[in-house]
Amino acid sequence: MREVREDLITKYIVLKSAEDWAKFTEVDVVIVGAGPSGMTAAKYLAEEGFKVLVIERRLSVGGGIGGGGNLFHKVLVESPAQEILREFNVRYDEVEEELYVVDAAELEVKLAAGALDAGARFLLGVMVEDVVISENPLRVCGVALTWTAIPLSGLHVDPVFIRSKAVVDATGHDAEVLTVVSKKVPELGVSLKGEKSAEASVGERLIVERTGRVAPGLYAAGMAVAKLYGIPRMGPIFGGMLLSGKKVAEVIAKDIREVA
Ligand code: 48H
Repeated sequence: MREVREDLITKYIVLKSAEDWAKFTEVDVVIVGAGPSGMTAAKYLAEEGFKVLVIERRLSVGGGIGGGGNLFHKVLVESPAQEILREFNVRYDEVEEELYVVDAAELEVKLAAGALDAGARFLLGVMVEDVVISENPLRVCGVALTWTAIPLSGLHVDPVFIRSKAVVDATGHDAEVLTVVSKKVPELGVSLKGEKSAEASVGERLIVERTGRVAPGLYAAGMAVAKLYGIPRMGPIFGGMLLSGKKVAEVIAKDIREVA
């Protein structure tokens, strides 16, 4: 084996990370959250040639997928989302007509692999704590980031910024980006109704229908859409999350191209 001095390990990690971070300061789309909706959106946007950065506060991808159904290691997907499973090369078992069972571990790693292979980049252990805005006309034009460890430390540390044409809140039940915007930029008129109790089919349908632009430069996908519009939850069925990710990608691609 090649001998490696310890200082070289540090040197190349820091050099290559800094190289990436310099490129990440300006991207087309920031996706906040590496859950099912965020990673699906990342693949389709990257395939369209956009520069996409997924920011995930944990050290792992998948969001709510890995927990499966109450820690049972399977999740459900309904039609027409099996088309998306196929595009990510995820295997599924049709248990009833147009109803599919998927292995949770396979789903999370293949969504991540699909997004990466399409060209999206991921930052793990980093969280979005705020947005960047610009006036005239008022819009969201980026995010403020910090290492996840910083808020846990209790230290006062200022964030760093990323500029982007679109920011997607794909943070799940907490809708963290929309919540910040509703409090700190009231002029954008974002007001969260709160997620409703379970009614699976209604929740799945409405989340996909309402997925899209929330304010100039700001978009929502997945369970964040439920929190925003008062939509019922649906439990461990993920067709709506995948379709929501695909839809937000289409909406953003159209918006960015219209401006260009
Ligand atoms: C960086 C952040 C931040 C932040 C959070 O929860 P997710 O899996 O999100 P979705 O909407 O793609 O999928 C929801 C699904 O998993 C689910 O919970 C369902 C279907 N529930 C139904 C029900 O009835 O309960 O992923 C969100 C990701 C997570 O990995 C978070 O760690 C991450 O976002 N995240 N990352 N900065 N501020 N906040």
